[in-house]
Amino acid sequence: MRQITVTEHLLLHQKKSPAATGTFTHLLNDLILAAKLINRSVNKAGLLDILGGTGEMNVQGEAVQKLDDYANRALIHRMERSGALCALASEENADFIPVPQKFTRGDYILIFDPLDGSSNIDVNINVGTIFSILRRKSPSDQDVSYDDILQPGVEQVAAGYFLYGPSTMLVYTTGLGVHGFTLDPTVGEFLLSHPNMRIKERGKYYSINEGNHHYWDESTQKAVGYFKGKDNGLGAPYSLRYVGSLVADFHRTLLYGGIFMYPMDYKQPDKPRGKLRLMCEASPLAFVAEQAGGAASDGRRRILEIEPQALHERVPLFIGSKEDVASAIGYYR
Ligand code: P6P
Repeated sequence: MRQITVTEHLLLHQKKSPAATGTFTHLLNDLILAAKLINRSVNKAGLLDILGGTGEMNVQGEAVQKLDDYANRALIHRMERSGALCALASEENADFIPVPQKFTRGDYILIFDPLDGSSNIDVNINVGTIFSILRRKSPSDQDVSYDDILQPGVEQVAAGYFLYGPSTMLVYTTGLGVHGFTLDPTVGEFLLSHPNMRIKERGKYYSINEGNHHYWDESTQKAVGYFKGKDNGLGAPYSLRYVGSLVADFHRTLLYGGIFMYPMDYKQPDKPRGKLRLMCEASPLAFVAEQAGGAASDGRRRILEIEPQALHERVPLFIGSKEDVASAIGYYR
């Protein structure tokens, strides 16, 4: 395959997209630079003694790992200088971050999970960066407010993720299909490796933390039982695959088909609505899933139509092959 860079792909294939402006291309290339810095540290984590926690807790009440602290700082530092953003919002920060006046500002808003799956860093399991790009709603000369930030997923201009693993990948959509790029470390470029990614109508894998079985409601236990059941009418029980790193589990689901589920559970009464975050995890991955022909639901609503009430709002997530998601959410009606 001819070597196509992200910039070339945006110019060639995304020119119809409202996102394919020079500013957006510049934004995505700055995001790529930040990801390369993160990738370098992730690859050397064991050697640079930046494994392990910092001893602090983040806004989610989770122990902050050194690498995800580094990733968060690298993204904020790079992206607030991109000239394309008016604000950023990170899974690691309680509030959104307006781009300081001293920097050139644009009309885009970047929402991100800097290093998803960070609890797996110490055991060398894939981790990733998930990003969502919105356009502000208020005039450029006004201060950014939560009205600009709390937009439903259908308003996303672009979304995607970086996956740091055996190879480092970028998968993104601007609303014109899903495209995968693989980092060629010899030249330091992400090159098109998976054009027009499509997810099967139905797969053979279900992905969920079965250890939460006793904390699920009856609908969830029935939905999971359907995929693993002998008489599910699907020819055979599905195989269970669960990495425990959302980006890795989602990427496999995108490539092989099937369903990833993180339903609501009653393990921690103070988190009654599931573990995953709407704005920096579920919504961007739902945009990718739908653009690849899949689906994403919270069990009752299309993820992309949920109006966020808070920046760190959590939702149950059923995402993957369209028919598998439909089968699962049928148990919640
Ligand atoms: P559990 C990682 O900490 C994460 O946020 C996601 O990447 C992953 O899907 C989920 O949590 C795993 O959660 O409860 O199965 O360990």
